[in-house]
Amino acid sequence: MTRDAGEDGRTVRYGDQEVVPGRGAETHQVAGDGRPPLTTQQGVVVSDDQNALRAGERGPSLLEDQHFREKIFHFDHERIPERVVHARGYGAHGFFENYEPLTGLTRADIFSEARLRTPAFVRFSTVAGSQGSGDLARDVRGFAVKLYTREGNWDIVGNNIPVFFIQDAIKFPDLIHAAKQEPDRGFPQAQTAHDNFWDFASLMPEATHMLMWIMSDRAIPRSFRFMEGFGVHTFRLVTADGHSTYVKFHWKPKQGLQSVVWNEAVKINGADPDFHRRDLWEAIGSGDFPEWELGLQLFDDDFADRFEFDILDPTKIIPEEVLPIRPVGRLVLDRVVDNFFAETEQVAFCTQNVVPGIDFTNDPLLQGRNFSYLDTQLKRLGSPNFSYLPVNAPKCPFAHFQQDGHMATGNPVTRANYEPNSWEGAEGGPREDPGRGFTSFPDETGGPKRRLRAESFADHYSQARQFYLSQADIEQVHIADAFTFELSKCDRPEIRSRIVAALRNVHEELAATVAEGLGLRELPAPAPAARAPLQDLPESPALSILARGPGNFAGRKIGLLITNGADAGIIAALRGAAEAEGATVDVVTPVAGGVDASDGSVIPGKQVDGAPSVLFDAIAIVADPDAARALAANPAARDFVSDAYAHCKFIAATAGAEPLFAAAGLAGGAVADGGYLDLAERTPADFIAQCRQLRFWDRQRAGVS
Ligand code: HDE
Repeated sequence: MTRDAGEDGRTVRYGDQEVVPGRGAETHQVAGDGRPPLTTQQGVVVSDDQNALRAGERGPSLLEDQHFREKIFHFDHERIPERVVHARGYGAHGFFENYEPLTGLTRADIFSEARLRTPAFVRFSTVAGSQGSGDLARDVRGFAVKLYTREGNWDIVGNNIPVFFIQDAIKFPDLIHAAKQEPDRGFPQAQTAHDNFWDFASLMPEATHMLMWIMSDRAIPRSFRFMEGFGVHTFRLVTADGHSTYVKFHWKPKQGLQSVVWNEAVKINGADPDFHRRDLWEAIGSGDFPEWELGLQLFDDDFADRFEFDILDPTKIIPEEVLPIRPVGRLVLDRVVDNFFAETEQVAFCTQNVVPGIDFTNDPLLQGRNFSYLDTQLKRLGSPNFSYLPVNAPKCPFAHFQQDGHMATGNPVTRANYEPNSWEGAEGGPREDPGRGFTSFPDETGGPKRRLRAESFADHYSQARQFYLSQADIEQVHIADAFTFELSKCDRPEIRSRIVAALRNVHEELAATVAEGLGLRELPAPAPAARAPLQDLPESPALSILARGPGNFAGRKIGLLITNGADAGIIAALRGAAEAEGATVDVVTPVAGGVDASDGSVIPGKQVDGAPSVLFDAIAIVADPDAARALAANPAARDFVSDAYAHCKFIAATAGAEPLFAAAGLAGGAVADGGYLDLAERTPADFIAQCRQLRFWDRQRAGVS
């Protein structure tokens, strides 16, 4: 029997039969019509990719089948070890654009000219969870930036929180062991709400400041696009004539900051565990390119000596109000990856990747990281040649004598593979360049070799208190709720008590609220503090997310629930108003096929069962009363309303939505608070204007959620 391509060029025809996919009815799609032939890794064209070679029609498979063996061999080796931390992440390409020359501060080429554009790759991540964990874990987010400068790659491997748990890198394995799943049982996944984490944290007073941040809304961002990024450590900028300025790096999102509430985070993880990566993918794909400003906090030794805390201590910030941030350029993400594995998974960030003009300080965490990142890449990527992978390779010329090793693709092509050598010209290969080369800042250092923590690192509570006091009332409530929730998951009562004892050094009311929430019989004595916490540090409004809302609704999403008979005019007006604001509308419908609107048009939408309101920033309901009554029988539709209400989202609706509100427990105008807008009386544009506040927190103040 002969085989040829069917008319559609993809199916296979056997003899004169019309379309018979295969002898066993398997599907064959064949080359031609612009589709290249399938080949083996060796380039040999494959004739049949559905059946392994076998002896007899129902006989055993043959070892001789080189195509099968190659295919399965490659598949068996597809996985590489996931990152030991920050395993779950998502990356995108873009560029950094410098505003003005900073030659008075640094010789770094990236800052040498106004409007100079440097290609960039950014990877956002969670820390504790495995690669397949949910995006909405309560966790720190990684914010790692690789800048392919004309003088080599510079990586700023930062987080969305400006401080860290520990002061010395030697404690990092302990911290991460404690935070990840417990080793005997292999759970819980992607969360710190368990005994081991809080046991460790309760014995590490230096972690207290960071605990405040991770129990705050910072740890449950609405989107990667709505987060700040921080270099955390103090670095140095160094000029061509060797002058050094201390610097802390900040990324400020042009989109503004925004987070979700915990109950929402839990539900998003169920409804769409890829919520953050999908958000970034969709925003970039639709041309709404996220943007951050790079800001520098710059200071000298005098400032460092005057400042209350050690500038080498990574558990401390320098408040923006004390030392303003100077914006120096913008980072724009404008291209999604072509292949997740090749780029996002294989990108290898290393804190030690700095360029001439940028240098390290003696922050003990940074010093430890400078060893760890290079080392971990060998484990993960399997070869010291990972730097040749396209996502890791510099985009400027590079030449060295490193050679061989697994997967060597860039060996020196010169006769000499060593230096000094006496070969002439190109044969001799590259030479050192004292003028252009990286030179370390000649920091004076010395002293006896000891294992020692400096006394200047001993204040563990003052900035934790400052952070708490700088939060809006609602943010303070969220912090207390988060501590209570996480500690309620610890079985050992003494762990809960030790944390409450530490919180007494931060803020008495916070400690009392958590103690009450946990049902602690007695308030433990405050934990001994190596340094009495400062009571009078001024509040820093920059630490609050809510104090600095974006003031617009751009980049946000409305979930518009509509039924058959919905007013097409209102739907169009809402779409127009959202578009004018730079926001989007996702239509949600009772069934996937969409609805018949009042003007007879069919409006497609996402079925409400798969599009809960937690996926949106605000909701609107345009409904016909009879259809709304029918819809009220669907629990997903009721949750759509009641969750949006409980999560303090702005809600707009036509009168027809009343049966649905009633079924959701919001009968007789109960929904009609300041976060509600009646579309019979006000316009969709009014609704968008209202949404600029992002959430109607008074509902929570009134004890709704
Ligand atoms: Fe990391 N960290 N880290 N870290 N870190 C890694 O490197 C480490 C720390 C951060 O998207 C690992 O390539 C030590 C602070 C990000 O690929 C590893 C210490 C900050 C990423 C490692 C720290 C970070 C990592 C695992 C304490 C914020 C993900 C995989 C001294 C300033 C980068 C890898 C990406 C990843 C070690 C603490 C940020 C094991 C030893 C502080 C964003 O090398």
